[in-house]
Amino acid sequence: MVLDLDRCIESLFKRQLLAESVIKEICERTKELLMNESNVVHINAPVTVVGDIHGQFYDLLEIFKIGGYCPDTNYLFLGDYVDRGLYSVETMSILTCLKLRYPDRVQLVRGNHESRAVTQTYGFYTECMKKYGSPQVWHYFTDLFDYLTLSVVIDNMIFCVHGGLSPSIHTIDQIKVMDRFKEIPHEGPMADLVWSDPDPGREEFAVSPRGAGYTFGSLVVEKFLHENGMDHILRAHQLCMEGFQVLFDDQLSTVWSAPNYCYRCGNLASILEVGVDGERHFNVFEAAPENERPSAAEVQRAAMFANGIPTGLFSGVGSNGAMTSSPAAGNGNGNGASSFLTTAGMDPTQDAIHYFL
Ligand SMILES: [Mn+2]
Repeated sequence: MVLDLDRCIESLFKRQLLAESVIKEICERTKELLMNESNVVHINAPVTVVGDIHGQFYDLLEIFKIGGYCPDTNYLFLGDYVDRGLYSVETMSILTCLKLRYPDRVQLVRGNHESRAVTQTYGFYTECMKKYGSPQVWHYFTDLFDYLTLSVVIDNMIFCVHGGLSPSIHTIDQIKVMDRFKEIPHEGPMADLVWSDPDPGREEFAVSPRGAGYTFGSLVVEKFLHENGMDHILRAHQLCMEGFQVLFDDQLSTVWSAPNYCYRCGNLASILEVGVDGERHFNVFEAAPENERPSAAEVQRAAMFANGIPTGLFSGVGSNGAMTSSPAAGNGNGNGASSFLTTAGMDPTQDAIHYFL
């Protein structure tokens, strides 16, 4: 098949969907490319780092406007491309095309939502069905997810990952030898990298209220950085009202790139520009202008997914998919569908959303 990537990218920028057969081809080729990437991809600054996007395609277009277009700007995306927003298909399509077109200038790290289980609950599966009338596109993209790398190191100084650290990973070399080509497991080191969160109130690891991964404190961060000769941990995964958060005496930062998350949280977003001298600059931005935003009716449909309204496909959803918990609803044991059902009935404005991103 002759594939004109520049034309694909151009139509996506014009908000036109790609044909199913084109997505199949693009995913096949991108898998072959990703297969050869390490679980820890080493890159150099300058690079612009993007946190969670969650299908907010219009805000992604805004990011390119602010941060620059490919290949003039190098991009590192930290995962959670899909679910919750209304345009996961467009978001994944354009990111996949850009990766394939500029493989050394675009890096895509896997987030906890790049998973079959989670996307059946939080919107991506339903969106694919609605836009293509069959689950094929969902299959192509979720098969591709299994090939995404788990982490990136910038200039041998900054360790980048979607979620955070794991009690079973002490060195970056340990990540390099993991078998990542599979669905994200419910537990273990691979799950921890995409699910864990820092906890500034602690020193060590503790059970996570999300029901997957761990929380980790200041001593864990210090030890990991020291043992691996790094300066900083850079991650996404948690909503920050100001668009970013810096913790542990500037040893860890969170970058969040979905402004007005779920079209109702009222938060800012940011992208992080890492300069050649290792300098870090957060470029903060608001939601895309009014006339480029989805309609009220579309937003209402999106609200359905905000708290994980079921799509009728419980079978594939394990403890990750359930994401048990808001503190109110969850028992923290990762107990699949039952706690999931509890969250489904919750007040959609409740900030429990913070806990099961
Ligand atoms: Mn996440």
